[in-house]
Amino acid sequence: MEEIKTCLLLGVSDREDAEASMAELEQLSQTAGLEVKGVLLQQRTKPDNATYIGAGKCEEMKEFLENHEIPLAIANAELSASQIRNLEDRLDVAVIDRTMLILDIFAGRARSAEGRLQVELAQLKYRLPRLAGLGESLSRLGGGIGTRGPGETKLETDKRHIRRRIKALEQALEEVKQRRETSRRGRTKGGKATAALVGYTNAGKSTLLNRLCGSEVYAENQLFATLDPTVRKMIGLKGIEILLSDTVGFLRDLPHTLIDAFRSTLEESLSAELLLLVVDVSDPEAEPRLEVVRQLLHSLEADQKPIFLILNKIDDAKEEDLTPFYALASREKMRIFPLSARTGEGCEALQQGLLRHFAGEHEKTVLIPYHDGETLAALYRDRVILNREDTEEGIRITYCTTEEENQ
Ligand SMILES: Nc1nc2c(ncn2[C@@H]2O[C@H](COP(=O)(O)OP(=O)(O)OP(=O)(O)O)[C@@H](O)[C@H]2O)c(=O)[nH]1
Ligand SMILES: [Mg+2]
Repeated sequence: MEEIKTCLLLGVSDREDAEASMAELEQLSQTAGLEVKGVLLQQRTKPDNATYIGAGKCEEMKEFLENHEIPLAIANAELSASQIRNLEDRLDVAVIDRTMLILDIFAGRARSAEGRLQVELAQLKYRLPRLAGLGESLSRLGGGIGTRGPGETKLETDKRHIRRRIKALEQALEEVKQRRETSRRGRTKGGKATAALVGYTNAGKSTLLNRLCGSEVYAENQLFATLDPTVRKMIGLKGIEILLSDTVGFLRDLPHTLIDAFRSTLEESLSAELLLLVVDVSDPEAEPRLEVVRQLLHSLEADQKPIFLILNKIDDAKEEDLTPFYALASREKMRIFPLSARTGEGCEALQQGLLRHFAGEHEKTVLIPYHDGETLAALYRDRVILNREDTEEGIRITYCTTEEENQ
């Protein structure tokens, strides 16, 4: 069977963000290695119960698909088993939906053992209630898009077997989770400072991690470049170590089966003391996308922590692109850092901000007589020094401290 390389995108919506959502589906398709040959966005409040797009449009699209020899249609929604089946009958090509496409991308990206288990679990949970519709669709697809899985490569269409496999995967994941928790307890005993990068996919989280930690984590202009959580050490002044973690990016309407499957790794990342919420301010969709991320954080109960709002890609943005985020940051009491992870501009301010966050938000100024070299040495050893001024009476040092010390 020939590999599927081209596709047609189908959408039904009369919402304001419909076009942006179709553009995102196009990006997803490209990420999956498909060339988009056509896009149909039907203006309707509700999709057709039987065929998603209306009957008339089905006729039209069938002809289009045939004329251009396109073997695949992708619907910008989660379809039911019967919608998939009916649409395939009408269009006479394979049909997958947005969730299957995203699951497919994840399947191609998962590297760690845990990531692979998680993706397979999400895929099977998605397939189980749709087997009736998918059976034929999956065989049309052969081994291509929508059918890839990190687990058993054989296409599984037997319900009983899938249920057994889901159980086994859940058990395996639970064991991985327990092991991870034991090792995390070991790590946190040392009392290290932790921060986590979060944000929409492609916001620049991995690039920022690399910039701050001098590491080389895979960063690419594609959706879901990062799947597996990564932790790197950022070493600041005075040897303060901050463990910075990077994780999978968020997306509008991220499939529930995926969120559930990734919950434990997401929760681990989000258990950091501080969140660095990265926004791509060069993206015209930056505001609604930030909203998606904030809602997901809320549903994962991680929105009560201190948050630094990182306005990334300022090298590619206009001054006015930043304005709405300043308003938000002051409303929500988030500290804000405009920067470019690519050029490095503004990154030093973030490093300072991180240090001060963990070394103590408050500052204290002391005057040390010149003869008291011991105190001076101790301060330099144990504290983050913000300012030093050599005066006639002695050395005036301003350093970071925690609130309690000031009282
Ligand atoms: N112009 C510009 N591009 C940037 C900047 N930071 C990152 N990028 C680019 O944005 C794209 C995505 O960067 P990544 O670091 O992979 O983004 P991510 O948030 O980790 O994405 P996922 O892992 O896919 O969720 C890459 O092409 C980067 O080179 C920046 O400051 N300015
Ligand atoms: Mg990444």
